[in-house]
Amino acid sequence: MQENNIGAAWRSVQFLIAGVVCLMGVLFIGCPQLWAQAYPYGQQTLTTGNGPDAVIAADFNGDGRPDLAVGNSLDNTLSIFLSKADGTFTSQTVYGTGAFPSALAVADLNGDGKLDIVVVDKNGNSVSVLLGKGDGTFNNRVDYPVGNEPVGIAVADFNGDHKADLAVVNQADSTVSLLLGNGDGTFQGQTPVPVGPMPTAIQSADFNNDGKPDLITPGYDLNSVSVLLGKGDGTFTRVDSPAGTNPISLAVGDFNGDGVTDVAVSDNTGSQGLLLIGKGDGTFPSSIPFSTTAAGDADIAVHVCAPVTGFAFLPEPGCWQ
Ligand SMILES: [Ca+2]
Ligand SMILES: [Ca+2]
Ligand SMILES: [Ca+2]
Ligand SMILES: [Ca+2]
Repeated sequence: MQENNIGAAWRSVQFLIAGVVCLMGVLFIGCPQLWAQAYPYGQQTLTTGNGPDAVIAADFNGDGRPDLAVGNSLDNTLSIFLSKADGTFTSQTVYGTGAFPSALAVADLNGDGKLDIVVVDKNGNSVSVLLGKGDGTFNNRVDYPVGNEPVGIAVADFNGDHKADLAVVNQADSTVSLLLGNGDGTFQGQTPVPVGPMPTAIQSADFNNDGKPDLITPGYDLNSVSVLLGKGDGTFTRVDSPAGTNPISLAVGDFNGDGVTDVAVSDNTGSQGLLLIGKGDGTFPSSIPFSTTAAGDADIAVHVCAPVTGFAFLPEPGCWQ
């Protein structure tokens, strides 16, 4: 997958606009087309930095209302918008990030009960950790090196010490960087773990029901997904499975209700995706195609309207978004 930066940036801007619209819809009424009917506050345009390329919602100040964090890839900043009681948002508060922030994660990294933010710096080959103060403001960033061209992140306790760890997927060198947490918001140096070629996303889930968090990445260039089964000590066993054509993003969940985690992947070749049915050992021996509404390398949000049984997967109209 070759692309120039300008094209990629513009596509990211386009996607972010759609993403923000969807996010606002999810936050307030469920879907954008119903916004005018159900959202009582009208539309609010939020002014971000240049190249808003990633967005995430969480309650950063503990008032029960979800706030927004936006990574601005073209000016290397993070915008924080706090939700107000009237349903609108404050203007942005801006923090510096590494080069080309392209993905975000929110978790309590130092165990103080206040949410912190990790920014994935695609062109900086780093992640930036901003510890939250609990009032919607953040400490200045601390950067940690990762692999080449990081594009996604998952947060879980991979070595069982009850301290949050980071797993960062690096697109250009086909690795996952594991950064073990010290429990105080700082992290140890990265350990690279190889995955399938051209990984474009990452998710954490327990695919073999052993209670230990695992990881999954789509391997764009090998039409596969790589599952890293966690051993619980910060090391992994890799299992690859076929995953359609050029899988580029994914969502995890138990989509058929059998207690085993499945994964939905979208591809970059047409308006379709693939539901991979988990066996419970990190493999996906069967799959079910589904249609999507748009081609291209958009992320996917999976909404399952009703449980399905066995392999008789019959999504209701509009269930897949
Ligand atoms: Ca809030
Ligand atoms: Ca914290
Ligand atoms: Ca840990
Ligand atoms: Ca597991």
